[in-house]
Amino acid sequence: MKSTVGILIITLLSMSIERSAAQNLVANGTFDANINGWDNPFITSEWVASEGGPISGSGAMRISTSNNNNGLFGMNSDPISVVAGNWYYTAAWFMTPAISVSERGLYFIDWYDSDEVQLLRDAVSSEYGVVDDVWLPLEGDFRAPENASFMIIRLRLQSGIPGQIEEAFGFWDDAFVLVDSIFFSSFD
Ligand SMILES: [Ca+2]
Repeated sequence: MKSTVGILIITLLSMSIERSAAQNLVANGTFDANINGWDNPFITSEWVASEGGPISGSGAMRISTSNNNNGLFGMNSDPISVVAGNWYYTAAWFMTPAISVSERGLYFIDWYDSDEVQLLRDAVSSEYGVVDDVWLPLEGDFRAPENASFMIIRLRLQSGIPGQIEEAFGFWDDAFVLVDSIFFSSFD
């Protein structure tokens, strides 16, 4: 049952993205050649050719931290312009290798007004202790709040229990933000 649901989700996800492949608002969500467009000075990040999500294939973003305090670590997108009231389909894939002490993936969608004041935070999260060495999808539909001007998507992994000395690391690929035309947009 679980795998059936998983296949269905992946199928729907692939269809959604295929239909709108040219409209990905994330400047570099497929990591074809580098990790340009993503930033976080507080962690270690690099581009790897040897890994890749199921949609775009090879090329992924590797993130790591030596601060194993059960905390979150990851990278932030450049600002993505949005229209207040519109719905946005968001998705990203992550993988936690078995030899890493990363325990789950999640991402935040932070919404800001034109003065760069944060208005709202939405989140999509996996369960804790996900299966390792498999690319897993996260997705969510969110509505840009009133007065929203841009969003930032923040890809995160959670490191293991405190006291572990191994490096926590993992991979992200296939980050998408699409205008979701299925939903009615604009405030009434
Ligand atoms: Ca890729």
